[in-house]
Amino acid sequence: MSAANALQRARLYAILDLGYVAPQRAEAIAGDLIRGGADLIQLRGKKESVEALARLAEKLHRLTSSAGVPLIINDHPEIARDISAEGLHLGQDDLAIAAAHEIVGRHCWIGKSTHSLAQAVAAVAEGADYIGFGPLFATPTKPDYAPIGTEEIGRVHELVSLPIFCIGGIKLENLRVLLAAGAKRVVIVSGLLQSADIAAATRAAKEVLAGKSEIRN
Ligand code: 3NM
Repeated sequence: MSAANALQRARLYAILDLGYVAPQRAEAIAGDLIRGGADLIQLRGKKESVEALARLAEKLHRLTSSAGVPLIINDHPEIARDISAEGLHLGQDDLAIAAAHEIVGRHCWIGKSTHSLAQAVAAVAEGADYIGFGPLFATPTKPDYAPIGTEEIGRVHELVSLPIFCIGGIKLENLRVLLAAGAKRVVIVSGLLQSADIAAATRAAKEVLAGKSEIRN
């Protein structure tokens, strides 16, 4: 599968957030996410040093590469460059996409967090390869952002033809509501990382997203 196809086909994007996972458990948890069928994995560590993140990113990339799962680095273009990650994710307050491409210096997807329809449209103009759209629901993983609800999911899919990953407070229990509202792809963080069985939770979410299973709740 070509790289562009892998992004286009991705339905479930998991984030290995070091706010939930101790760095020494990150490889094992990445293994669970891979076994469960996560299509993309992001490494996110808001409190770790760049050096510590870079060391962990390198180990994780060995694992994800051998499983054929793209690894996306949050916030740090230098790490994405140095470990040859498949992608980089940037927030609204991070450097511009063109500047990040210059640092990485080779093909690398760049995704952008967007929190409104206007930001979603602007991210397309800026050259994003995919966007996150949220937070849809209130979430302790990103506590300072007001939830935007599900009403604009349909509209963002009309306005933006890039892959759109809905994010924020998404759990197995509300996936069906999101799909009914027009979501096609999601990012789930705590909803996977706080499960008793991370691989099973990932698999269950993947099946719902693929339309293979109904959630009973
Ligand atoms: N970005 P959970 S919401 C990392 O809206 C992140 O851009 C968001 O975590 C955005 O699945 C979010 O635990 C947190 O709610 C998602």
